[in-house]
Order: sequence, then structure tokens, then C-alpha cells
Amino acid sequence: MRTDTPQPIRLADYAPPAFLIDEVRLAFDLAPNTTRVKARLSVRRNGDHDQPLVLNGERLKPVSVAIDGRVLADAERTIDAEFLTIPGVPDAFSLETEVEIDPENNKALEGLYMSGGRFCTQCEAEGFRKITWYPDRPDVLSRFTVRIEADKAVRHLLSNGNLMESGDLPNGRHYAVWNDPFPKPAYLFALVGGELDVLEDSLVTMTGRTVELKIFVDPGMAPRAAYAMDALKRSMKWDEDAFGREYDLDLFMIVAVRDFNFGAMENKGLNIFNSSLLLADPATATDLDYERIESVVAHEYFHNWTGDRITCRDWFQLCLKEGLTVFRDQSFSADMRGHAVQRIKDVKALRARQFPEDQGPLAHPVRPSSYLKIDNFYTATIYEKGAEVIRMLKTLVGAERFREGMDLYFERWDGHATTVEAFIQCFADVSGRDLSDFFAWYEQAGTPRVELKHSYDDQARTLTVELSQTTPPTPGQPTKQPLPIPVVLGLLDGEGRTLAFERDGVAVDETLVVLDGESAAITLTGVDSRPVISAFRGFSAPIGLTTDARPTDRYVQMASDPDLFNRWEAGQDLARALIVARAKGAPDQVGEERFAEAMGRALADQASDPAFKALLLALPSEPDLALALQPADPAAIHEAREALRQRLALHLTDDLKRIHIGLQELGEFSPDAASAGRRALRNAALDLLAANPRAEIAELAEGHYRAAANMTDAMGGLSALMLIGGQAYEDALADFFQRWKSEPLVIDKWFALQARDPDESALGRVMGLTAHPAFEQKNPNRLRALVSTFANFNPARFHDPSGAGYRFLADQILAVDSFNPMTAARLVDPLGGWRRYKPELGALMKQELERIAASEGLSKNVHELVAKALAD
Ligand code: B3K
Ligand code: ZN
Repeated sequence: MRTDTPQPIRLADYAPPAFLIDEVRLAFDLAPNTTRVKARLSVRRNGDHDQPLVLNGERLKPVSVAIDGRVLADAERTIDAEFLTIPGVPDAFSLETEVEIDPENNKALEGLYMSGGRFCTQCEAEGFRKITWYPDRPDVLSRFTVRIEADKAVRHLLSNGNLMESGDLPNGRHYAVWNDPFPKPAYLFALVGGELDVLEDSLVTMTGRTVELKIFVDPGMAPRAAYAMDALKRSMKWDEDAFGREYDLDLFMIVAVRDFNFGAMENKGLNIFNSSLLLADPATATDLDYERIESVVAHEYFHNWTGDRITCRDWFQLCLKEGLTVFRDQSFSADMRGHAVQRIKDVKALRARQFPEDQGPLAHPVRPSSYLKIDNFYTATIYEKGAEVIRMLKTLVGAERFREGMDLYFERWDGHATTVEAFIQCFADVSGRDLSDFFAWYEQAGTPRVELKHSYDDQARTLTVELSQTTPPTPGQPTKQPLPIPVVLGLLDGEGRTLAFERDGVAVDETLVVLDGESAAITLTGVDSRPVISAFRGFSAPIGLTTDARPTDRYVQMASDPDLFNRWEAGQDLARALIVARAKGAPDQVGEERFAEAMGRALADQASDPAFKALLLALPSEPDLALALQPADPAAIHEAREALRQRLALHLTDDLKRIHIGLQELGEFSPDAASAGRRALRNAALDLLAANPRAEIAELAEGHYRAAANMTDAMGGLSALMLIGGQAYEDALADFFQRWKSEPLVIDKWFALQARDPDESALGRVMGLTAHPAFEQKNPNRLRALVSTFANFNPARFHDPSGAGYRFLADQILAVDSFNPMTAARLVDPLGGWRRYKPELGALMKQELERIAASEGLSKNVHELVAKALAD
């Protein structure tokens, strides 16, 4: 273990900045290995007089430092690996610095770096300090003017805001000057330089202003940005309609780059995207890609108000912009694609990523109180649970008050860096409610467990519902307080019809109960028959529920709950119980048959949406099941799940084939939600059919692959062939590679597909693929496609009893950490949950964590996660 243990940063230690920057002028002279950056900062003291000026700066080669035009001697300033320190500065002055940086050798992809021969930046959270010396913290807001100079071969020179000036210079060079009138923190700074194609459009805003829209992509790729452009225009319109938010500059730009550590970045007026979340056409992108592009384009655009105009005071407040913006993008997607289907997908993602986090060593509150590297806190808890908290707030105060609270927030905090407290205060003010209890959702980690019990009195026609909650301890939080939990509740009769009831004497079909103590009981009257309780409709709170419902109740719900979330949930609950029973060695064969019959009826329901049926048909994922059966035994879970899949496939073969034939697409491809839903159902039917061992199914899958007219169907066919295995699969895999080898985003899919292969050969295959000429460890998309997909989505093979899967992952983490700590740290998670697995596996996982911890030169990023995973 390293000895120089890094010190955590704590929320309790927050202090306002000692100096403010009123204006920044930056001048870039771009060159791949020797970029010069001149900065002129108008500095003003904000704290007491003795404090020296301390600016962040890392990996900068100093050229000069001057105050008010006077170059400082070496003795007048200190430069170390992290800071520039100048004692005895005046209260207001101009600081001029010049540094040299090396974008080409920046493989951490943070600060200014090169991707595909183009210059680009990524500054959130703390990347600006790798560009120049600066108070690199979100509460220092300043106006930026940026001059960029480069060879003309670097054709486009872009930065935030408005283009003020551009022109030619001697010696084949040119320049551009950009000004951003909105004060912003340094993490929102962006610069792009290079040869790019541009797709242009425009939009007239709610007040009649015309905004130019430009999406910059690799040469030749402009047509593939058309869907992103369409999504952008719909997002801009939606934010006006849903939140009254208008875009504020005359120009909005997006640039796509292939080398990017995560999805995309909301830099003011100049979003930078991972190309996988921007480029799409029917031949190369799946419906899932289209869906993600739509939601990420919206997310980054929505940040313009929730993130850029109003930003975070410090990084502990990250959920202030992220949870809120995820809530906004989820609401947008629900409006675009259907509320129930969107909600199910959002909850699936929450359960797959956030619930395990809450049960592991990295469990942390939506607003954490300490960290080593903020990069490690861009988590499902901050994003997805952060969005759930906003959703509960809206449920509690009601849609109208919620909108008023948002309006007040925008009015009160525009142009400022603020806190979660200030945000919540806006809702307290408009609703007149005391929301101090609600605040615990931000400060307490862990997933509450709610228990629901009921008793029905058929004489009195009353139903009493008892609710209670507990939250298991998480690291650093041994005891938990009860949270205010909104429970949206409705009733069905034994035939699945809506059962009306009275709450406080008023007849209703549905009601909101708030469980705000350890337990509560409520009595509903006028209940005409023994009810089936449909609780937590729409997943009204991010909790785990146990109830005293009978299995028959679940079947009623699965067939007819008007709340489609709960209709889906009932199917998942039934399937989970059947799989867990099998994994424990006690299969419920009668139950399985009954479940297959219920699934058959649900598929035959003409009234329900194909996208919904596709979700219904998919059994809970293996990582989801690993949470339901602890200590987890991934091999047993995989076998039990496969057994249920096979039973369903055999029982439903004819129905599934009918769906497969009936939904064959003849017309032109359209990415709209209804068409995508039909493709999803057809591919889900094929996926389930693949569990039927009959030879004709292999032919069906092969035919599906060969006939595919779009990437969604090609991947559907290839994936079914992968599940079946054999020569047909190998041939299709080779064919796919040949066809798409010059399309990086498609080859990522080729790697990811093989990483998901449940066959026993998968571990060897995946390890072999790291030596494939197309494998690029330095490209995060390619690395994640193979390594992260394998470790996260192929539990049966990753958890190989030999420990070879763990060793493979640890080797990758160590190799990647030497050049890209942020991306390496994101690979640690699959090992982190070692305590949840059966002891012989857990011990091997731990051993690899210990090997990583003992390695020389580990980054702070990986160190923090590994140390937390190993802590007692
Ligand atoms: N705000 C960025 C995430 C930055 C991650 C830095 N490690 C993208 C987003 O959430 O919109
Ligand atoms: Zn975001």
C-alpha cells in the first residue's frame, strides 16, 4: 500500500475564494507538442489581506509570470506540481502568465488534448488547471475572451460564446477571437481546433430571436449528425414549453470527438460529445443509440440553465446540476417516447447501477461530504438517485408548485454558484412547507427498505395499509433516520378492474401516502371487495419493497394493472422469485409454467404497446438478480435464469415466431419511438427464441441477421447467433467485422457483443481480443466496449472460479491507470462489491484489489476506490 495517503477534501471545510477573477483573456498558439497559452487575469481580492495568491496548475511548463506588467523573479513566486503561489500581491491587479503544454501526449484526455488529429478540451471537473494557472473551482465565475491562433490546416478554431473576429496571418496561419458574455467557472471553458465538417441549422426562440445551430463532426460525417440536430431543436423547444427557459446566445455549437472519457460535456455554447452519442444513421446505429443520442443531446442542452447559468458552489453540490438535469432529460424523453416505457427504462438503469452502489463500499449520499478525487463521484447515486430525489420533490409539492419553485430558483440564482440548500429553499418558499426532513434524502446514503402489510375488513369495507421503513447501514453512516417516502397507491379487484375507494371521505382511484416516520398505518374506506394493492406506482420512491401480497395478486397486476410500471414490475417480481428459487436448488416448476402462460396472455394483449411488451419479455438481468440472492453465485444465477428462459421459449415458441414474422419491417427505417418499439419487440422475441435449442431457431437467427436492413436488426440477429453459438455465429461475426472494419463505432459493438457472450469460451476470447489489431486500449470507447462490458455484463464468465477474470480486469486497470486515471478508476467497480459474492469468489476479488493497492505510482483516482473497497 502506498504510504503518502492523499488527504480528503471535506464539505465542512468550504471557504469562499480568496481572490475573484473579473475577466480572463486567453491566447492559444496551437501546436500538437508545444502549445503556448498566455493568460491575463483581472484579479480582485475577496478575502483577508495576508493571503497569498494561490492558483491551480498541473503539468504546465512555465514560461513567465508577471504582475501589472512586471515579470516576477523566480524568488517572488513558487511553482510546484499543483500550484503557483505568489505572496504579497496587491488587492487588485492584472496577472499575466505564459505556459507551454503538450496536447498530443495528453492521454488522460483532461485539459487540452488531441483526438483524431484535432485539438479539444475537457475541463470538468478539474481539467482547466492542466491548461493554465487559475483558481480552478466552480465558485469563481468570470467573463472569458479567447484568442486562438494556429496553422490554417487547423481549419476550425472554436471556443465558447460569440465569434468576435477572425482572419489570416502571415506564414499560412490564421486566428479567431471568441467572447462569452456570460460569467462562468473554468470547468465550462472549451476549445476545439481542427478539420471538421459542419451541419448547420437554426431555430427561432420563444421571443423571436434566431439562434444558429452548428454540429461539427469528422469530415464526411455531417449527414450522421442530422438526428442529433433534430433532437437539439426538440430539446430547445421543450425547455421553453416545460420550464420557460430560452437559449441565451446567438450560436449553439456541438463538436463530436472519438476520444472522450465519458458521454458528453455541457461547455457554455460549445458542447463536446463522445461521437458514440452523436453520430447515427440507420446502417450504423441501433435504436438504443438513437434513444441515447436524443437524451444526451437534451441533457447537455438543458445544462445551459441548470449547470451553466446557475452552477455549483463547490463539487459537493454536483447533484444540484446533475440530478436536476437528469430529471429534466428523463422528463423530456418521457414526453418524446412515452411515460411508462421511459419510466421502466429509467428504473432498470437505477437498479442496475445505483442500487449495487448503495449496497457496496462506495455507497455515498446524493450530496457526499468528502472525497479524494471528485472524478470518482460522477456516479449513479449523484445522477440517477439525484434525479429520483427531484422526482419525489415534484410528487410531494405537486406539479404546479414544482414549476413555481423552479421559476423562483432561476430568478433567484441566475448568474450564481449555489447550493442544494438554496435550491430546496425555493420549493419551501413557494409551497409554504417545511422541507427540512426531505433534505435527509441528500445526506443519507443507502436504499430504504419498505415493508407493506395490509388487512381488509369485508364487513366494514375498510382496508388498512401498514408501512414501515429501515435503511441498512452504509460506510461511515451506521445509523439511519426515517425519510419522507411518497407512496402512490391504487387498488384493483380480483379481476384486475380499478377499485375505487375513499380517502378521508373523498372517492378516488389513486392516492398519495407519505411515510415520514419509521412506520405508519392508513385506513381506506369504501373498499367494495378484497383488493390487490398497487403500491409505489410509477416507482414513486427509490426503495426496495417487500409486501404480504399473494403470488396471485402479482398475476392480476401483470395482466391488468393500469399503472404500466407496476404491471411490468409484477412480471419482474414473479420472474425474480422463480429464478432465485431455482438458483437455490428448489425450482417451482408449476410456478414457471404459470408464469409462461401469463406471459403468453400479456403478449397477446392487442391493446398494449410493443415497446412495453419488449420490456415485459426481458427477464431481470443477472446483476439485478445478484442483489436478490446474497451471497451471490453468478454461475448459479446464470443457469437458473437460462432455465427459465428455456422454459418460456419452449412454451411460447409459436407466439414468439408469430411476433417475429408479424413485425417484419417492410418500409423505410424511421427512428421514431413507435417503430423502434416494434423492432425492440421483434428482437426481444428472437432473443428469447434463442433459448430454444431446436436447430430451426439457429436458421431463423441467421436469416434475421442476413436480412437485416438496419443496425438494430443486424445486432439483434448477431446477438441471437451468439447465444446459440457454433459455426453460424463465427461466420456472422467474421462477416460483420469485414463489413464494418472502417467504422469505429460499429467495431465497438463488435467487441462489446463478444464480451457479453455467456459461453464458457468467453473469458479466453475476451483476453485474446486485447491482442486484436483493432483493440485500442487508449481509446475509452474501445476499452469500455471490451473490458467494461465483460466485467459488468457477463457475470457468469467474469466470475470464473479460477479468478482469471478478476486478474484480467486488474491488469487492465493497472495498465490504463498509467496514462488515463479517470477511465481506469471507472473499471474498478466490478471488483468493489467483493463482499456480496460467495466467499471463495470474494476472496479472489479481494486479492486483486490488494494487488492493485500495492502497485507503485497508483493514481489518486484508483487509489481512492480501491482503498474504500478494502476498508473494514
Ligand atoms: N458534466 C459532464 C460530466 C463531467 C464528468 C467529469 N469527470 C457531463 C454531464 O453530466 O452532462
Ligand atoms: Zn450532466
